[in-house]
Amino acid sequence: MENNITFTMIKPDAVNKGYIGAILNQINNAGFEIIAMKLTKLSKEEASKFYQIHEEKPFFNDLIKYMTSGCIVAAILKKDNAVESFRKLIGSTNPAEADEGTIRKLYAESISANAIHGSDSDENAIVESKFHFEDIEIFNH
Ligand code: IDP
Ligand code: MG
Repeated sequence: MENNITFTMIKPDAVNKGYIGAILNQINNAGFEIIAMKLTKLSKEEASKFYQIHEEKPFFNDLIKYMTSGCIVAAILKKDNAVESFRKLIGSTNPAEADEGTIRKLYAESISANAIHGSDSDENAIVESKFHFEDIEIFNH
């Protein structure tokens, strides 16, 4: 497996505020190629499955409510060292702690409504990409 793919979602707060264009622009400027993308809305079941790892966390119910509150943009991104490079571009989970110029610093409002998702490992990047784009031939890119 090559480490050149990551998965992202522009989350409902950022979509609602009209930040899709600005965020995609940052992603392009940082050298990522968009190899799949869709505007969609998660069902409660889909969001719960996607965030299953956080099932026991106190914020889980709020997270599912938030992630199903509006449309998201789901995308697969390609770049060398994609996962790490993208986590750097989006910044810390809590926007108050995110570095200047990062997507979360610029566009997120809180630790829960934090504008964007980025995969945390190569393995999860593939799992998450397949979750949202069943038929994509990721390995051919
Ligand atoms: P990440 O998105 O930076 O990888 P995770 O720890 O994987 O952060 O958490 C997944 C998502 O759950 C976060 O992006 C955020 O929306 C939400 N979340 C994480 N920690 C908290 C918290 O302490 N309070 C409320 N929501 C949280
Ligand atoms: Mg995470």
